[in-house]
Amino acid sequence: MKSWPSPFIPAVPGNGLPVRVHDTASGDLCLLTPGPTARMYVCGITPYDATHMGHAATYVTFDLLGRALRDAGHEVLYVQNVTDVDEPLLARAHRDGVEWQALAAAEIALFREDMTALGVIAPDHYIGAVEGVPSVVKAVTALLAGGTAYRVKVPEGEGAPGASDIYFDLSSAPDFGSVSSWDRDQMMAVFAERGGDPGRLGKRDQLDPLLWRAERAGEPSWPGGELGEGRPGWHIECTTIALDYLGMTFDVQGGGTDLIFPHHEMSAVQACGITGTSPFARAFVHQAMVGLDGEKMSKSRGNLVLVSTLRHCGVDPMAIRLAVLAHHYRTPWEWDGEVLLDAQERLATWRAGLSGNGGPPADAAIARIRECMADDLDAPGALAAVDEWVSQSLSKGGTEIGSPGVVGRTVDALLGIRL
Ligand code: 5CA
Ligand code: ZN
Repeated sequence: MKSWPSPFIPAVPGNGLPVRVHDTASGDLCLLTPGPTARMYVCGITPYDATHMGHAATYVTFDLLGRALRDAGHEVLYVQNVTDVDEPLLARAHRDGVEWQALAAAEIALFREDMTALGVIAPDHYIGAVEGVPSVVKAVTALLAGGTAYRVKVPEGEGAPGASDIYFDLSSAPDFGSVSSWDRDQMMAVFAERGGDPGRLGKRDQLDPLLWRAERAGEPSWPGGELGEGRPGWHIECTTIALDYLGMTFDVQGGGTDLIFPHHEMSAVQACGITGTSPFARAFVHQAMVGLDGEKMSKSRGNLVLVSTLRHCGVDPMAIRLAVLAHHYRTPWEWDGEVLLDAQERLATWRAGLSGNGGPPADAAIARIRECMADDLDAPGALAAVDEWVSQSLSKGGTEIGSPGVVGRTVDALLGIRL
């Protein structure tokens, strides 16, 4: 699938530091030691509504991680999916009386525009669930043959005669629980609201995830060989795309904290089942939820502040990005008018402070920005370092010719803020 144009990343003098991030699986900070190429998979959108500030926070956070890894001297191989066929997309298309393909195409196009405006580096492989169907068929067929997946008959009248859905057998998976470390009660409490079907009769365990859904009347389907006509379950989409484009034990699996369970738990355990090895990823990194009026911002609730609405109202996308950067990715935060006003004010101040030919020395500021970003993506700390340099520049000026240019390039390369 077509992604979007990546921004130019200016060179920063000197060398970046090795990067540490918080790994949900170990509950600890994890030093990333990827070798020449860091491999990162970030869960992409389900395109049934427009990019909101929660999505923006997630994709900007992983963009910052990619920039920190590049600064530390690594190449970054970045893969993102698009869940371009799934229940919520089909339901929204049905509700609005539009074709699901047209809805997905329109929302993906808007997402591309939003990511371009926010200066997010594009993934190297941007893969739709629909494109990934043949790979899912191969993987599920192998799991079935190996006895780690099983069939559950489709109730009479719902599908073709004799058709069955296919589930992953969690009892075959010793790694289950290793991503979230949640107990069963915690898992059961959210499973249904996050796309699971604990009440489905015939499942061996209520938590077993759906791998392949047999064709139902009025639903899209693809040939599944011996699986029969159908479509992929949600988690297996990310399992197979990550395995195909990154391979097992890649460096970072990313997304919002709402994906810790079941999505990242199930994607990982299925990958272990398919490959017979573990772990799926070395670090599982999660963006805290962005809220609005006391609730998680979400398409299903409809309490949204859209990136595109802000842009169409004339808000500078760099102010939107700065609003995200003002919050540490592991701290939940709420969108409100104040957050945006603060970001707009900071952007204007930075532009003023960086507009001269000379300024205070740049070295300490650059070192501090690098230190903050390598230390679990401390973007607020990096903003404070720039604030400090800008304040010196505005109050005292400075004689170091070229330093505003160098600080500006650092802000661009490491924080993705174009001034
Ligand atoms: N397509 C799946 C992932 S495979 C999905 O969760 N799509 S989504 O459109 O619902 O969300 C896209 C990304 O934004 C996910 O990584 C999700 O965790 C993140 N996200 C969704 N809502 C928020 C929010 N309120 N705050 C922060 N991140 C969010
Ligand atoms: Zn995913």
